[in-house]
Amino acid sequence: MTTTQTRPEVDPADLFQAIIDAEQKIEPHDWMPDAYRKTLIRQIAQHAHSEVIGMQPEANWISRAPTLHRKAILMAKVQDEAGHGLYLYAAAETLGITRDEMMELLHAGKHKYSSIFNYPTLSWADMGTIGWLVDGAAITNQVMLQRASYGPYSRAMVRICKEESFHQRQGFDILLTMMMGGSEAQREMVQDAVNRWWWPSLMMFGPNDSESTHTEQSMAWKIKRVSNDDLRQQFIDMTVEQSKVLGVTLPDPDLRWNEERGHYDFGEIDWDEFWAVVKGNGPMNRERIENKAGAWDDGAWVREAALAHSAKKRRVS
Ligand code: BYC
Repeated sequence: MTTTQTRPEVDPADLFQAIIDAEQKIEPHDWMPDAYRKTLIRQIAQHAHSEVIGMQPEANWISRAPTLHRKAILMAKVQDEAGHGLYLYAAAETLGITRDEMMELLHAGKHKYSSIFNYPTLSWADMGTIGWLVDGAAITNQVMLQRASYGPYSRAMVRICKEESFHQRQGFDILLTMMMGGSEAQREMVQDAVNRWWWPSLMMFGPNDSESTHTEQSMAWKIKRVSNDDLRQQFIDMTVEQSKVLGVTLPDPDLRWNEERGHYDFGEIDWDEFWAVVKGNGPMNRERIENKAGAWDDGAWVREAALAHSAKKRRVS
């Protein structure tokens, strides 16, 4: 006598959770909750847009870099940001959104990008300060994303983090050169840049945990591994020590070591400024998006030619 055995039904939601719990990766063809997919698209697209918009404030100084050596390094850094954008757009595409859709949403103001890129770059010292503080904040946030539960995102982040570390070091090196070997005017330029970029860099980590809409769920899904406030604190503790090496003053009178907490205490962030910038009213929001949308329109013929060429190649082969 033969018996027919039926495989026990596995609930895809249970399998999804089991993969997350086992610290394995969710891959594009795996079942995933709609909200997980949406959160990933939101965060990865926002991250990709930040990389690409972030090219503008730095590209502003390529033609005015003080030496050929610094120019070559800055050009390579700006190209790296384009590359990061590409890895991230490719990762987002695996979730079922097209690159054209992401661009349209960004240009229409329906997709966000990091608040930090809505501030102007006024002097060469800003290039050093962006490397030191902005890339420093970025890497503090991004190290944990290498372990994000979504495979394509986590793999893209491994490569991005390697390059961001180099970016942070080159920024610190620009500032160290100006502080140690520069004139009084150059040292003042560095201090002025640090005064302008310090608070916006702290805002990069997002709202306080009590105000953050996504952190709890994103941590449960292991997309984020550390909360906004904990990352911000980690960044401050690391950066205060580096500021002593540079000999710059961080513009916060409340910054002091708290023996009991084992961390630096710091002053209140201006959250009104943060939300104004996030909502499109920062000093450079309009210009950044106009430039980005303009570049997209100007490049339409290149995309059309490339698509026509690849279609022709497919017909021939
Ligand atoms: N700017 O619930 P929350 C770079 C929004 S590029 C604008 O905490 P989440 C570099 C947030 O989207 C650096 N918006 O959100 C490039 C949410 O609004 P929605 C970019 C912000 O996602 C070139 C709302 O506030 N890095 O490194 O859990 C040169 C509530 O927030 C910001 C990444 O994108 C902000 N700063 O946490 C140099 C890293 N903060 O979406 C350097 C990946 C928050 O509900 N992203 N909002 O409308 C992340 O890790 C997380 O998305 C965040 C926010 C930590 C940024």
